[in-house]
Amino acid sequence: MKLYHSPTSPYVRKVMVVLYETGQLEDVTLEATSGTPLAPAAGFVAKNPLTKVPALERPDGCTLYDSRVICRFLDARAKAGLYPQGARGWETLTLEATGDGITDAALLMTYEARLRPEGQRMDAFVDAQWAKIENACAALNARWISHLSGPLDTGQIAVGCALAYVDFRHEARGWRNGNDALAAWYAGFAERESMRATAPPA
Ligand SMILES: N[C@@H](CCC(=O)N[C@@H](CS)C(=O)NCC(=O)O)C(=O)O
Repeated sequence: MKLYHSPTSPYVRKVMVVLYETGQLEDVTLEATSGTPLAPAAGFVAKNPLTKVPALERPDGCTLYDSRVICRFLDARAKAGLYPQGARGWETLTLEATGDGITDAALLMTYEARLRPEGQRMDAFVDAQWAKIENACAALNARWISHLSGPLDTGQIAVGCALAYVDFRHEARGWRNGNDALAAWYAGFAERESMRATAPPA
């Protein structure tokens, strides 16, 4: 299989962590694919019409895209149990959506700063995205530590990759303030071999 990859993408990182954690790394080759909404990678539209990484090309089926779809496919392929059944399964999906929502908001902040010309940038929009991140971190800190501390699942992986991305691009805003339990959980999660091996280049 071929994974359309970028070393700084938090969504790609989710997939890479799942590959590490499920022992499937050797089943994929990485295809460097760098693009932005304003300058998509050449030819990539034929693989993913949305021109977003990650995408996973398979020899025996359609090219999969969106990190959630790819993670789910890889989990099923390895029978790894990263999407538990029953009540914990619904929690896991909600946690995964929360992590991805943090990443979505943080990426919009990044794009606003990097892609929009100075003078057209909108501080209120950036602050509104940050408010989503603050609210999500507060909710994770107050209500999700028990789940986060349980057996590994894709909810934890999404949150771990999201917080890492917030550190990578927006560390100065201080998501840890008032979120001691979440900060302590993340410090431990970031030490996993799969997380260390997939850190973006400095
Ligand atoms: N929901 C998608 C989001 C993927 C995404 O936005 N990837 C970014 C890189 S971090 C991208 O390729 N952006 C290019 C674009 O938006 O055109 C997922 O989970 O895979």
